[in-house]
Amino acid sequence: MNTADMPTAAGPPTRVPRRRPRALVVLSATLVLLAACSDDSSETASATTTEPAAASEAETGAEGAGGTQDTVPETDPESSDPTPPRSDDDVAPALYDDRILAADIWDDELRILSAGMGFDGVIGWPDEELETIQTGGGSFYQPECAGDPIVSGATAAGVEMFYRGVADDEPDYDDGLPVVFTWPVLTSTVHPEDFLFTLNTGEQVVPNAAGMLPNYELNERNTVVLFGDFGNRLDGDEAVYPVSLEVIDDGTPLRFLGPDGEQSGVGLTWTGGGSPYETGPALVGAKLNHVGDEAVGEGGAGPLDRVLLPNDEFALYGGGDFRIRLLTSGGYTPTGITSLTPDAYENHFRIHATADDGSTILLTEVGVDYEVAGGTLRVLGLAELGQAESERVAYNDCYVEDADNQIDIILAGDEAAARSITFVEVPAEGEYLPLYNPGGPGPEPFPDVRYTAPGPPDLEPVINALDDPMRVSNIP
Ligand SMILES: [Ca+2]
Ligand SMILES: [Ca+2]
Ligand SMILES: [Ca+2]
Ligand SMILES: [Ca+2]
Repeated sequence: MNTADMPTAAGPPTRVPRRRPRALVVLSATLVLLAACSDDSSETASATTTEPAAASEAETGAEGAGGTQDTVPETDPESSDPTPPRSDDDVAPALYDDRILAADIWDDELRILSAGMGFDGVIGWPDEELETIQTGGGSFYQPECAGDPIVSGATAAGVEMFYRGVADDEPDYDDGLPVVFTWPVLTSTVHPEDFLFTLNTGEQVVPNAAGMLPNYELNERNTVVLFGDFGNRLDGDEAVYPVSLEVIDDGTPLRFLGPDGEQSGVGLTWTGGGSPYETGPALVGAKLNHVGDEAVGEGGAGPLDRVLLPNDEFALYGGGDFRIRLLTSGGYTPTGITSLTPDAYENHFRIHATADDGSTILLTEVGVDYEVAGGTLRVLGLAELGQAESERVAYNDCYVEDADNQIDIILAGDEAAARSITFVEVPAEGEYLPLYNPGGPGPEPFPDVRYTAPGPPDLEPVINALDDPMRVSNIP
């Protein structure tokens, strides 16, 4: 974006000590934690050699991109050397290897579920200084539980490590935009040039970068995150944002895996959207499955897995009986930079089910047996966030979650009762807290910065996948 679009503010607030923050958010934790993991090359190298062959092969990709091999792209943000040319092979191979394992399909038909701009200008910071974050319109928060502040955004170096494509300017101040599909993508085909946006100004835009973080697990991979110059955070007539998307043939056309095999995405279109500073992220899917005997398709990139996972229902609740996987149009966290925690169901969500007499029962509390048609249902809590609570992991402002656009609600109860579930609601008002994408304000927003809007109240019908699990796999 044009830096003239960016809001400006006077010096740093006096309530926070001036220090060098580490960028702990965006797609959030993920970029920086991966970078942090890769800093410790001796540990990651030895971990690789002691693991089974199959896992090592997969992980070598991500670790190589993270900094342990000779093919590493330039990642020092303060280096004056020009970034050397790089190929797709230089970028985190484990994320672009076409693996898909028990990934949900959200419709029989291949469609784009959402492709609205997420947030403006906080991707590609030239550095992580407080002034840079503030004048660039980011958010900053120093939790009591951590030595380092949490900030929004990502450095250019972090983006180049894990996303394909390159920045068009230095510094870049790119916008973020998740494209959510009904089917998982064969990730080797993902490039910025697959996407052509039309803005409300009539201008056409191709993204600068494209990638699979944070929706990277083998049972996910239906959301491509794009960075580029899609719009701004201005108001009224000055607001700029995309209004349509077409998937085009870049020579390596996007391919997806559906119930009957592979299908090209070329020609898919999407229209809609608006400014994310007017309306925040919303539910685009909710899917009910049996939990089964084990978690399948978790993880997919070694260093990241070790920090964030396991985050499945077995690790958190010993399994449970049913999972409702929520799919959203963008990141979905309490403030934009602090994490959603597994114990936060009652703050944000309620499930609708039908009673014997046809009336609606609202499942508002965790740990309560609700009588519905067919038996009882009990909410155990949220999953698909980060690791389970332990001596080392607390459900507080320092909790680290994957910050993607999928959240699971785990239930126990009777199968006939599960079949009476109708909707998941995000009330987002009254006693219920709204949810924000990574452009959100954080707990202590800078007063002169305009942040993305909270998500609206939402009611999403639940897809019943108890009989047909509606999942696909591709292991190359
Ligand atoms: Ca492509
Ligand atoms: Ca995930
Ligand atoms: Ca997971
Ligand atoms: Ca998640």
